Amino acid sequence: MTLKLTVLWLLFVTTSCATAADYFVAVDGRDSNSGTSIAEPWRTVGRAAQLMQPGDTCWIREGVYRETIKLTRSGQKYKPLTFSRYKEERVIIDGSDPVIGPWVKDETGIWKTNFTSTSPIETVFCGGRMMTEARWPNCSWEENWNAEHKWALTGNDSQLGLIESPELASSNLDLSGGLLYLKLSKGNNCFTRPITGHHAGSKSLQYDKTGIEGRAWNEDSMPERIKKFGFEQNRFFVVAKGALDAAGEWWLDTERSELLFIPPGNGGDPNQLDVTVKSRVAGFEAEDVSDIVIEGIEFRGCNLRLDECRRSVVRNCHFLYPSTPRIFPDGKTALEMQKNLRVTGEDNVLERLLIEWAVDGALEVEGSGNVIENCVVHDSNLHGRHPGPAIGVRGRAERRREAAKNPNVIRRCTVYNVGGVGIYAQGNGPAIAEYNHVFNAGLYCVDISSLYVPVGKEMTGTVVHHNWLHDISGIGFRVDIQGRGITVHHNLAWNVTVGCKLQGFQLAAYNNTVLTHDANGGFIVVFEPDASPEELAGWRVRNNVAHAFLDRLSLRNDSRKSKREFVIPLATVEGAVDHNVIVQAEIQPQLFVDPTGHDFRPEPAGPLAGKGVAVDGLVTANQSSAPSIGALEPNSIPWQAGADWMNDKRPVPKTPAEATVLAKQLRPASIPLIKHDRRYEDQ
Ligand SMILES: [Ca+2]
Repeated sequence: MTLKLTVLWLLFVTTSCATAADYFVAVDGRDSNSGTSIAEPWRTVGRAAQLMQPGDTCWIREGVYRETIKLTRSGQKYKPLTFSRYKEERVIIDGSDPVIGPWVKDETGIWKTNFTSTSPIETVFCGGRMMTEARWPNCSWEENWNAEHKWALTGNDSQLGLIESPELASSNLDLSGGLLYLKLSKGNNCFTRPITGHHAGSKSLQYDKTGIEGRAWNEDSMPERIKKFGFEQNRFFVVAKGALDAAGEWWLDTERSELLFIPPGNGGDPNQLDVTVKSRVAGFEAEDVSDIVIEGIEFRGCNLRLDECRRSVVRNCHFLYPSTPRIFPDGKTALEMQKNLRVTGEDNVLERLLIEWAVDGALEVEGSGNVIENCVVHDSNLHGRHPGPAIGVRGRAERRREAAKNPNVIRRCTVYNVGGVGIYAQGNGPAIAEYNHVFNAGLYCVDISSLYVPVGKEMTGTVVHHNWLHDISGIGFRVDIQGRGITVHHNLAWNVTVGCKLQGFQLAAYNNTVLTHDANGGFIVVFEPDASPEELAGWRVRNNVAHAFLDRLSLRNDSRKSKREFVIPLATVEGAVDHNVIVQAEIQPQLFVDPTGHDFRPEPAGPLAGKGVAVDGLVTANQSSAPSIGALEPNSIPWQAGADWMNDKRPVPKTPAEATVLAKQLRPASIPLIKHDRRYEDQ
């Protein structure tokens, strides 16, 4: 063979090898198989991950896989490494391991088995459902949003480090050796602290108050409020061995190396049940790889951690109990312990994910150019820890400066039943939040927004538009602290405590409709006290409709505090603050087609339809005529927000009216919205 021919032959061989290969994995496979045919599958997905080349696909057959698949190899642009379920088969990656048993029942009806663990375990599952660590008051996860079931209230004479509770005494349980979950004062944090003293029949329970004082004082309330109102009527629950008395409860006795369990429902023999213990954080994990596709997989009791990855796609996946943190020492440490479903890097896409029952925040994305689209996230932040968002994005500029211009996008997601914030956008670099549907948020925190930009200073270019935000125990949408260059437009907020709060130097708010539970909470603008006249002139508030437009002072050391009222009506400034309509001045039926039926389209002959002013760069639905005031145009089909599907085959709400009905159905608590104790609030 001549040299030239050899080169050609080598080229041929190389290109042939580079064609995409299919690999197979099955629960009855073996890692010593070839893996290259459906008849000779591997046993583990990890085996495939070690060998795959760009363009290759790993087909996973039906069954439960208990492994953390480490991705160390990258695909290439347009030639990803793909991990997919095979056809429509049901593939589950499970983060828990079976309890071997045998289980033995003691005379009190509690089942026990030997279980050696040097540290506490996070949680126990039975038949794939999360069980409850032995607790008082009794409350299953299904009842989580029923505040009366979930929490007890601290009684008279409670103080920092001591709970006094007659209810506790009458329970006659010995809760020593347990853990306290406590929401103090304003109640935005959930602190977990060891119980240091209690005995059966006692109404007094001592707990380790270390580290609470500073946090509660600084973040949760003003000191003078705590002095004034004390520690009564705060919420708490306890987990302890002595509280093991209800179906579905478990307790790990590390001293005796015993796992104790009362099976759910009407009992049953755990030797015959699928009882497992949380063992792994992640189903897939990767660092610094690119072009991975993960598709059609169910994650149970585990999540996915892609760190510093690029152009990866996670699509059509289902996460049940993705993270189950047990301890909430304080805000900062809780962030490290929560182990959310997390993707960092650039240009990753998370599409059509169902994320259910994350104990703290559900999904966390950091970097730039990442897209979260058409996802449904529900029942997260179960104990109410601020912010604990269902979906959080953090823009990041420092890594690749030019990339920071690419916003992280949250688009057409449906988020509901959240203890704290629904959607949270922070960091350096812009975010786009568009056509999202958030409802039943803020269920266990006081000071929250369903869509929140906490520090707007470095978020120039951020746009929040066309979101449905309703049935919120808090603010509809909020831009906080020194917002600059942020636009909010065509958002529709209803059944919220406060419509919106916008704080900063130069913000633009166009065509928002914000309707509150009562007429006191409206559309609040906070001008930064140190803003220059030019910066103040940079504000635009136009074409909005709300119960009230208010100019509220910034809380932060404003010298004007002594000179004017804290809140005054927002003055009209032609060219900057104009063409806004106050609902109280106009009668609702004249404004909207059917306000009680939640049809917020402008009444064609009323003061909204066609009465707005055109805004540069904004396209309205009704281009032939002048834009209307508010988020909707008359006589047109209203825009819809949220995912184009719902979990559990529920119908997708197509109108605000349908969305309102759905919010009531899906809020399992008997009370309409949680009534917060607002004594400790400072604003
Ligand atoms: Ca119990």
